[in-house]
Amino acid sequence: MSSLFEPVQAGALQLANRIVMAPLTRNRAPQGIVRDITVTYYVQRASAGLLISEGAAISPQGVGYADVPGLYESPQLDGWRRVTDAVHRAGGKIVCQLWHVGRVSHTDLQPGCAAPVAPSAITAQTRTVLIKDGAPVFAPTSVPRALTAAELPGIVHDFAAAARNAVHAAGFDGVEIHGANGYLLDQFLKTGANQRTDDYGGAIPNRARLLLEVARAVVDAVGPGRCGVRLSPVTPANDIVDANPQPLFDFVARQLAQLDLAYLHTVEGSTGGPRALPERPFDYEAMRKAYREAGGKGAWMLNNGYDRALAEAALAQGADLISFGRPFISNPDLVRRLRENAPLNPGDSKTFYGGGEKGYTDYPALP
Ligand code: 8OZ
Repeated sequence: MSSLFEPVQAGALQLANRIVMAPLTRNRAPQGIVRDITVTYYVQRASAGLLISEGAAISPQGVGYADVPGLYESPQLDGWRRVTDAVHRAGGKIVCQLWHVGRVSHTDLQPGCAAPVAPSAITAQTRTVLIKDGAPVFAPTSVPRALTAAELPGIVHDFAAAARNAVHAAGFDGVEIHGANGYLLDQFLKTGANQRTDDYGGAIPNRARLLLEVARAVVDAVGPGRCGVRLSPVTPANDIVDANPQPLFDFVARQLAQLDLAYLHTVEGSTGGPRALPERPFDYEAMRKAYREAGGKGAWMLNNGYDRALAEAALAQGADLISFGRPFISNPDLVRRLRENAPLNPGDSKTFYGGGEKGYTDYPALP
């Protein structure tokens, strides 16, 4: 009987338990550089079997929100090195989430105030976060321009370079490719954002091509068993939709099974919202079977709205790891609280994005 509190192997990563801190955007990295408070924040949470960092931009073009960290300049990597060293001293493991937002950006955040890039020139009906006078301000995303096919090898290159930086310069144990929540790779996957007529649009293998090229390049860059992939088959986050997600994600899972991944990380339902959407049915069990039947050996990680009972039920049904997002914001000692069935601190959504220590490093652990 697998338990949340028992060790598990995820590819090359030996994890002390099955509780994972999900990636959480916190907007506290001015100039893309994490500061001392971010070292404290991750160390406080290092009893998780695995920490997944907040999304880190792979390139200036990949930035979609104010004050998110980057992975492409040496001061950014030096900042991350202080985080990974401290987490390792505390006995934890940490991977870095590789993020390109695609069309979910704003001209104010793009190099030269250029238009954000996307598979097709279709604006996402969503908002991004700018910071004005230290306070988060929501702004509608800008009209994107379609990437040319000639630019796509550069995107693959940027993911691989950022992955190499994360592991070889910044000291992360591995990386997670952000293929979820309506960002660039999810935009390519799904019909609502991808209306291309070249080899990267249309049929499922075409829409999956960029994600799979990125995954192959990143696995090559970091070595076997050190790359995870995050997917969200039906989330409406950031105005994303696919006409027929089941065959799309069964295909993606079978293709990813051929790579030596650490794990596959799936968001069930609406990210940060309902776990099931009546208007967007999806069989996650079928996707897991597709992955296993195709020989996939990575750990199977699930996310969204879990508590201890639901997590244990998911492990009993074949999941290997469960990631917790918001509960980790307000409970640095979430592992202990789950183990002891202790009450959880409530989180304050006003301090999720931007600001300093308040709502970041000041949530109390149990005495
Ligand atoms: C909330 C606010 C900003 C970004 C995601 C990276 O949804 C995010 C994100 C979430 O994956």
